[in-house]
Amino acid sequence: MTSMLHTSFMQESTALARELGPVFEREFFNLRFTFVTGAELVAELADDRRFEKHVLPALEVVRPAIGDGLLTAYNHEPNWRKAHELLMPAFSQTAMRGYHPLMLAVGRQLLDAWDECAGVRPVDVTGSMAKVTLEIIGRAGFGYSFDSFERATTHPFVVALEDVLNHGQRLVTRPPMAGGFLGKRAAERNTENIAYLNGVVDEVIAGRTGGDRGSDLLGLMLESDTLDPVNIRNQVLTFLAAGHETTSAAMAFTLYYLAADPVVLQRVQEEVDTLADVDEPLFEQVSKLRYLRRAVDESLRLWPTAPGYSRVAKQDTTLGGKYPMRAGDPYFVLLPALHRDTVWGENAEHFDPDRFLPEQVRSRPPHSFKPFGTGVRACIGRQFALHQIALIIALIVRRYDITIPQDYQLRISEGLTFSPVGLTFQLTAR
Ligand code: MNH
Repeated sequence: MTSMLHTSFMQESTALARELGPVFEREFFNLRFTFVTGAELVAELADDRRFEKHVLPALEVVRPAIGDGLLTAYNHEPNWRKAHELLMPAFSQTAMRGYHPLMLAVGRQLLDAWDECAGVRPVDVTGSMAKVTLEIIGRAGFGYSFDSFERATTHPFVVALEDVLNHGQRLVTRPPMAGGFLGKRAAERNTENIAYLNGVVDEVIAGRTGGDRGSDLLGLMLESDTLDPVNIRNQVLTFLAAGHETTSAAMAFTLYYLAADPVVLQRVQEEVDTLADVDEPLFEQVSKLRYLRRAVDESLRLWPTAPGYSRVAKQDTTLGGKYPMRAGDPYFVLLPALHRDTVWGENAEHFDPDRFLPEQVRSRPPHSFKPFGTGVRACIGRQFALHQIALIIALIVRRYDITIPQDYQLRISEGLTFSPVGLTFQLTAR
């Protein structure tokens, strides 16, 4: 979520990786990270027989809000497997066909809002993409619109959710406030926020207990008798917490790189113009936008919007035949550093979608690109995110030429996610 923390610990660690990698330790207040940044070691950590997900402190602190939801569940909690099995089909490539029309409808709302600005005033890219992904997950997840495009200020539900996530981040990224007044006040406010979030979700659920439970994710969970009501609420909040800013920031970063390179932008526009010869791409056409998809991957390489994921050894072992690892000790895969490892060649900072041509991908070792995590606990929302990113960007570049103001310098905020700060575009209707 939008970080209020003004930290760049992960970005600094990424810069240090060339010198200190592939394994190094750094402390951040009361946290100690052991970073892994080399492709070979990350491939080893991907072995689910020897290693498993670790719920890192930054995630653990949001358990009061999302508990044993998919993202924050401990491996031993039975609800993880139950929810995973129930929800996997709802996130499959086939299921995307069902979400395509609502994604298009949200895209149309964005274009309507942006049409009023084209040629007149700049648009807030990061903020607009946040509206898009919030509307999409709200509607696909539980048939709810936050009216993001109609309201002048952010919906209170979103404010509360961001507050809760930021509160969690502050707990792990600041010296403990030792029970002082401010600490106590913040904790109380956090409890109030969580109660409010739960209340809203419970209302939505209560509105569903009639005959028609709908075909969205909430409907699916209510229909099946496998998940208890508290867990269902945890899952709804998890989709919002995990699926909203990760996706909107990825859209914003990709748009940034397209606008920054006229040659790349033109190739994407030509592809969209030929494939989607109507103004609104059909479901099948979206996955055929191969060059655009490569540009999205390349953007997720340079700025994977989730900074990393954490793994622990199930038994005492040695990593890479060299680094002794005790069972339970966490190792953090620092994604922007992995994505700049030597396997990416000399000019890893350079944005080049053709790195993701099939033959190029085959020439690199597996597991050198992991923006969605790994193994059984990898991102369940990957297809859902990629489909909407490609669709929304296709709609935008078909309609407008996009330009970044001359004095703009890419600056990145970090919290649970990386996000480009203050990115605006000038739009020209094509
Ligand atoms: Mn997502 C897990 C990145 C979009 C829901 N997601 C993960 C993990 C990464 C990740 C990395 C692994 C975390 C870990 O190992 O601790 N997710 C992303 C990125 C995007 C994204 C970069 C967009 C781009 N994620 C989404 C969307 C949703 C979603 C969209 C839902 C609608 N993600 C999840 C859930 C998990 C997860 C749920 C936890 C899955 C599990 O452990 O079973």
